[in-house]
Amino acid sequence: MEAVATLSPTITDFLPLNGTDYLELYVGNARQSAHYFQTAFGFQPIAHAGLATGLRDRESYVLQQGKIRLMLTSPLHNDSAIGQHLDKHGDGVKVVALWVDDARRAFEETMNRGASAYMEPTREQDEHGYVVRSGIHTYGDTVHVFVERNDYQGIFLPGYEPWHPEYRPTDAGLNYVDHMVGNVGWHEMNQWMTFYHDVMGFQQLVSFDDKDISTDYTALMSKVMSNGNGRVKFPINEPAEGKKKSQIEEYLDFYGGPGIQHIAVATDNIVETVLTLHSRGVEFLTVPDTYYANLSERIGQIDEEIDMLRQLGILADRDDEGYLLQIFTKPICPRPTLFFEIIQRKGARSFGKGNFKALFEAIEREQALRGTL
Ligand code: TYF
Ligand code: FE
Repeated sequence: MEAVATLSPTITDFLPLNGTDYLELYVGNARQSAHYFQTAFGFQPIAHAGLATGLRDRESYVLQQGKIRLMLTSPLHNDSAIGQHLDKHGDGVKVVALWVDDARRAFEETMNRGASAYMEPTREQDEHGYVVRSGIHTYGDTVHVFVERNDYQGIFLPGYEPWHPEYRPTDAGLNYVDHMVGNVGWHEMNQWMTFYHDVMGFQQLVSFDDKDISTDYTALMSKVMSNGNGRVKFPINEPAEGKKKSQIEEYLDFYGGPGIQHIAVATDNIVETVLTLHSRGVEFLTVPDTYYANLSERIGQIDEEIDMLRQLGILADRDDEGYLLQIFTKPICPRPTLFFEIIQRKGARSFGKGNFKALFEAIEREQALRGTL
């Protein structure tokens, strides 16, 4: 069904966002994670900070593919805040950084509306210009950092040196962050909808395919919050009682609380992208062949060959505006927490409601295999 546009044009957006700036993951071994994101996902190395650049407490590697920037950070000593985060959560997304024109104003506007401060506005400068960053807390230990970089021409941020290793596997056609999903605790949905609405000026993306009904399959409730121009979309999941243990409850158990569940990255050729990722060893959830038996009835005319989608395990769904193709990786860490979604939109602005049954059954099969269902 049609996803209705969000902010009324008469309301001025107090938190204009240009998009996702970077995602920082705290990981046990940033060097090896960087290798994994290069080799498996085709991210390109761009910048590094650590002992070599004068940092004493951590190492960070920055990789980019299309507009998607990943920062991988590990601590260098015991008893650090990053180390405590790792002990509690395992590898996971710490920072969802958002690109703004004015990071001071973003901080003030959100603080005035009840945000809690993570980083006071901070100006950083080098020979390539300056950047201002500020930050606020969101669910769990996750934070949003506002990045003002319109007067910066450097490779990433002041303090980072260019990182150009010889080893450079080709990219996989990933273009931008489509959405990032957060899992929140039992009965916390409303609180976080209110946070994104009141504090960040987001609106619920109202569509008839709202997943606010928990069924036997889902055992979760999911609602989507979007910023005014639609460039930043945060679906939020809350666990629900079902016949079986909710996948969201499993996440909360292993992550030690709320956090980012999946990062959806967009491609404009999902078949090529998934062929590449498969060949690099990325593992995806699979659905039974029966999913494809009646797919063409459900989806109508599409550009892709159904048999190719079946071979690769790509799911398809249609709404009033078009269709979408999507596929989900298995968790990328030892804990069943963070995973990636690869998505290609062909007009559709929804999130794949028609795939929920098949997808959640696939997740339940994985839960059963690890004995957490
Ligand atoms: O972001 C979404 O809404 C889709 C579907 O635990 C989805 O990718 C929803 C909940 C979930 C896994 C996938
Ligand atoms: Fe998604």
